[in-house]
Amino acid sequence: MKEKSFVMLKPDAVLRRLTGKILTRFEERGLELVAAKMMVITPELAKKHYDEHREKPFFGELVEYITSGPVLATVIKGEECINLIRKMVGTTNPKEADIGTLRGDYAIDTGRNIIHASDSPVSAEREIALFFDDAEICNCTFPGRELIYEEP
Ligand code: 3AN
Repeated sequence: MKEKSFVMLKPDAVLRRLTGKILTRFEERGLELVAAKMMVITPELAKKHYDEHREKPFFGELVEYITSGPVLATVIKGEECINLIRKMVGTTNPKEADIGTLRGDYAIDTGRNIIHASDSPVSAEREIALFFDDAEICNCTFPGRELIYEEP
């Protein structure tokens, strides 16, 4: 099943000029970039996005970090891509992330871990709706899917 994940390059990734490299990793894997928006998140949107962490001690710092500069909010599509992208992203604490994952290759601190990716279909749907209108998500068919999938 082709599913959609919400993937956000955080301010550290954008300001470190890693945007191209990170998106290339997903594209080279065969995933499809179907929406992208550069924006500075308001504290209100940040709090909604990270609502599950509202009671955590790091919540204030997390909101401050994610609103501190531009993010690139994206929607990425592919077969079982939510799980696949989480594996490509690596563990929350980059010090424990495998080399070859994005956090394992490009980050050190949990509080500067460069990227967010939805952790379940329910989160993906909620997060995509928070950041994008339906009309902002491309409904196109990418050519060459038969080279990536047995059943495109
Ligand atoms: P992930 O982004 O790997 O799904 P979550 O959802 O547990 O991780 O946490 C959301 C974000 O909150 C993380 N990306 C990180 O920026 C921040 N965070 C999580 N745990 C901590 C922590 N112990 N200390 C500081 N920041 C944290």
